[in-house]
Amino acid sequence: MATVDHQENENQHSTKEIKENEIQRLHAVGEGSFGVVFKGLWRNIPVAIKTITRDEEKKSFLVEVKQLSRVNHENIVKLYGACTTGSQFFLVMEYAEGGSLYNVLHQSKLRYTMSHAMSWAFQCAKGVQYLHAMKPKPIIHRDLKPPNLLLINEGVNLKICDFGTAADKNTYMTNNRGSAAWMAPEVFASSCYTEKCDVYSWSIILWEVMSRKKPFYSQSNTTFTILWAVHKGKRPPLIQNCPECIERLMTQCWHQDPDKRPSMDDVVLMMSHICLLLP
Ligand code: ACK
Repeated sequence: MATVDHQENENQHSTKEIKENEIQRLHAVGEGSFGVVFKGLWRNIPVAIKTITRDEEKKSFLVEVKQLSRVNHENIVKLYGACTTGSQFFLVMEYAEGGSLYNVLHQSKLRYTMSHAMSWAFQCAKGVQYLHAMKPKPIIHRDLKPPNLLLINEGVNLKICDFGTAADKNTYMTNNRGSAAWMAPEVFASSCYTEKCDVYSWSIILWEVMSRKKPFYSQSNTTFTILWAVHKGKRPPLIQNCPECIERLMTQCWHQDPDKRPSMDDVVLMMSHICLLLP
């Protein structure tokens, strides 16, 4: 199957340096995998400003700046620049007024249709496909989940954010910082990540937008019990009345054996067919 390569040029890596006095912080909007995110203004446009609060977060911060400055895609949050020299590190990115997909799914009463759900899953897949096709080095996000998917244009457009744990291909992540419910079984077993762990996380997101339930949610579940159950082959329950083509794609993507999961290119192709078929 044809894949789309995204050759980087040197200019894509340069991050604009933004000084503290160029931004105006308004209020905090939440906390990511590291750091606090504020709404603010930069050159009179609304922006999200992500700061770090502890010294240990510097590494994740620099990973995020590095990876975000490599990318340019409509389904990935846009980085305007960063302050990496002053006493206070921060990065400045486009502001997503719709907040996270997690909020829409689980914290709001907003009604949405199956075509919205499919469109969010499709857009997320296209963003990840782009990351995996990066040259010379693919990017593996490693922490795909609804809190890291932002919505703009009244919930129509979706953008992937939070690249603090994103890494180049096949690196080992010793402290398993991803989030248990979306984490592929091989990650728990070996800490070895390939693109297929993003495919797994994507399947859980697909389940979540279709069921509007939190995966593996129960009072008694802990990070460890979820990781162990998934490692032993447990998956979220199949959804009643879910179209068969979606169920098939979901279960292929959460296959225990990463080699048996489709690639993100395949997922995008299948989703484009499914979106055409559904009413
Ligand atoms: O669900 P939220 O309101 O949307 O809370 C989380 C929190 O910060 C931690 O990620 C919000 N957030 C992150 N990046 C942005 C952004 N670029 N624009 C708007 N909100 C953001 C996210």
